[in-house]
Amino acid sequence: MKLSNFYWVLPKFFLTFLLAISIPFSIIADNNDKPNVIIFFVDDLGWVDTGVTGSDLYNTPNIDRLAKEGMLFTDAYSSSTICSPTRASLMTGMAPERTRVTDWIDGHWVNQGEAWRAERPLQPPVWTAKLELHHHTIADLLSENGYRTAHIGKWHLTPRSNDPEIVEPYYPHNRGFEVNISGNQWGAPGSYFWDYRRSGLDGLESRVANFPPEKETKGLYLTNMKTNHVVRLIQEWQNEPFFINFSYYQVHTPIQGRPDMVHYYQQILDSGEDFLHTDPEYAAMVEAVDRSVGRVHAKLEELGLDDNTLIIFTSDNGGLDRGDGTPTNNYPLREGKGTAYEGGIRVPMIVRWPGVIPEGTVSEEPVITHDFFPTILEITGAEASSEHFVNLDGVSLMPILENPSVTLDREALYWHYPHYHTQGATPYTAVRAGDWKAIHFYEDDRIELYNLVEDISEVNDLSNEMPEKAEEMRSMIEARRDAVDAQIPITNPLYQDKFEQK
Ligand SMILES: [Ca+2]
Repeated sequence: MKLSNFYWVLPKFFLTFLLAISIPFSIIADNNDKPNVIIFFVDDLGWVDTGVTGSDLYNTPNIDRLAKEGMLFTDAYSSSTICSPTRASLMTGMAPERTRVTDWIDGHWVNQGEAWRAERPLQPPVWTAKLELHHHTIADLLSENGYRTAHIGKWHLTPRSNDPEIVEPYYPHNRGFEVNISGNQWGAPGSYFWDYRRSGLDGLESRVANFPPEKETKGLYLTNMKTNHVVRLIQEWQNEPFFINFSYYQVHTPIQGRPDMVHYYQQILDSGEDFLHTDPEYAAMVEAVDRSVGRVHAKLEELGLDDNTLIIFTSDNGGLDRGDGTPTNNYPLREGKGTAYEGGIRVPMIVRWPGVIPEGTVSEEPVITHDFFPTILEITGAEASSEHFVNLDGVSLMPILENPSVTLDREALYWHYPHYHTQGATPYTAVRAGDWKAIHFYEDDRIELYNLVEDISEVNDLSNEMPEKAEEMRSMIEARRDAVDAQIPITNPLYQDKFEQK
């Protein structure tokens, strides 16, 4: 698709699938027929990084098929603009401001030196850089309710350490997952190519620990290795209910596609046409995810399991958009991963469950990662004690899955990021309520106000034009912050010292 055609593609898609008639179905989740659940949780995949959501370059027929056979959410959000907080929210059903996992573990405030920090007027709070052990995860609950459970891929919820005694209690196999392949403290592999190492990064640290013996991995592209194991587990567990969190390292850096696919995309780009997406390595990474999704789907079909399997496909934050079109471009959304704007938090999301979710439907309801926890509990019939529900921020999407014209009884969604990120974020809290979005920036107490329906690119800040609306949204942010006792940044003493020395 050429850039000039972009605005035509989404409306055409919506119209096509909105024509599908939605029919409510009753849910049957008795003990003999519990549905399987597979989450395809892609890392850093942007809102327009699939064919069905608008890419003009990336081939994603298998992901597109999920949308044709399920429900596409146009206004789906990640719980945060970066990795670890969203992952903690997926596991707990709580928002980052409640788990206090508000930055990516190994966050920049930790990594950057004093000179970098001295440039920032605010100091982030002392946040919780791990998923604390007192939290029960969705895998805990499903395993207690008769499910086989596997985490395959990126985890990124352990404390910042290389000491096994410190990190291993936080690994997936100690957080409710029976099987853990390559989930550990790292947020990215050393390399996508076997043996997944690279020099210059803690020596030759592979950053993909806990993976199978060499005979099962040698020579394999990382995504293919993990897909092999997901397919194997489905084969093994075909007669039992299972939950697989397929947590791709793709399409996070390092940007490394398989050479054959990179060559294919390079030839297309060399044709001279004007494309929205222009990085052949990244395109090859997206296609690797798509082929993986296709292989898993084919296995479900082969075993006759696909009708009784709920599939969720989504991303943990917006696409990495450096502003020069690489490695991806989130247009028409503003900016990308690590920022307060839609490019940082709006993500692709598709849910497929034949017989329950009407085919080829679209929901425009704003939804967020922490909604999956209560949704999965309802769908699987898993029982949980009341303590698991006291602090839930997510709500079950089941009413929408049965009928896409339904709207949720929820006033607003919030994003709390009291940190700095090198991609551009300064400390902020944001809210979306209906068509409106407001961002409160802590450095100067400024509010920006956007109407997302009229201005999805967030170019017209209406805060001066509509001060009453801006204040109403500010009040919502303050009330939310108070309700969960959210941590906020403080004045940075390093910055003050620097100022006084001048
Ligand atoms: Ca991410």
